[in-house]
Amino acid sequence: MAAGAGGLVAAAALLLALAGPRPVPAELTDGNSEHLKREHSLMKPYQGAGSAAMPLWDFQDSTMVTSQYVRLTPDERSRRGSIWNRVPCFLKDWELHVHFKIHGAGKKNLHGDGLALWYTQERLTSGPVFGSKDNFHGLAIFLDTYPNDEATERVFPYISAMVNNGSLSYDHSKDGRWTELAGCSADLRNQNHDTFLAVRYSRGRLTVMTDVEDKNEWKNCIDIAGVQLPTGYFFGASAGTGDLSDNHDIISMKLFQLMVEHPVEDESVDWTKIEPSVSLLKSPKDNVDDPTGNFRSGPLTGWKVFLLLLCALLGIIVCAVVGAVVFQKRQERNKRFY
Ligand SMILES: *[C@@H]1O[C@H](CO)[C@@H](O)[C@H](O)[C@H]1NC(C)=O
Ligand SMILES: [Ca+2]
Repeated sequence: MAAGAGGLVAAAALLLALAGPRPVPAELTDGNSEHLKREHSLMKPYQGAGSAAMPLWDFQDSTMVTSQYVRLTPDERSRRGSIWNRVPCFLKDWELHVHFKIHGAGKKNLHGDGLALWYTQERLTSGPVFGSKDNFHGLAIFLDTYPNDEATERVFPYISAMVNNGSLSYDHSKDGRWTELAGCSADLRNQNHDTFLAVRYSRGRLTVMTDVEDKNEWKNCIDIAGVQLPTGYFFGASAGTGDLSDNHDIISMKLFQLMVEHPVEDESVDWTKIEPSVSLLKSPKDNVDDPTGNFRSGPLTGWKVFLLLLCALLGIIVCAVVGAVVFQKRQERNKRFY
């Protein structure tokens, strides 16, 4: 009986190995330029002869473009600024590298409010969430530099991710705590060296990494699975200041296409119709080993059913053989004792 159960366990493991999702490697791209998507990227020179950036990006509110950076807000109170890519993104798997600089005269905690990176349906809509619209549709990554929630035990600046289908509102007084999917602290303000952030979205897995310590390496910040985002949304960046302020500068935003295989089932899905959402059935910790999340674990397809039956059959055969051997042994032993 024990051997039979072992056979079934082995069969189940085999089934998982054959039918289960394959893990996505954790390391990010090395910036391989052949997959750089210029139509979704913002790089120097931003304007002037031979520059492609200006027709591809819109700049709004306090945003100021210089030869060296795009300043979303100056270090002045009550400012908002944003930049938005004009071209909707139809890539299923992508990685965004953002070179940014947040700096100002404010000491200790007397600076704010921070910067947001967006992949949303809406574009060019000013609002209270780091200079952009609340109740958005899509993904936001917040680089929050000021702890509005005085009771927080978190260390700021704090990076967090939020996915919204338009129903959720960002609560500034709690630094977005109730709508946050995951986050980390990062010492990214007033640095003398370059600071970078990477956002990767692939097969339902959202990864955010930072490079803010002048070590020229990515450090993990956010890694969650089960994130559903449609294609056809827009990339953007925005920033806001209130009573407290900072310069919020974007030096570059580079979008890379990731070459990732998708299961054949994906071809029947209209990716532009996907509702932004996150599977909350698993904790982020558990999500790490399951890059596909709930979205792909649909009904069993024909070959999976076949594998399942095959494994069950194998299990039964193992049970039968073991049972027969045990029975025979016992018979022989019985013979000897008679
Ligand atoms: C939007 O999200 C909320 C909460 O996350 C959920 O209750 C609601 O059903 C969603 N709406 C749609 C249209 O999916
Ligand atoms: Ca805040």
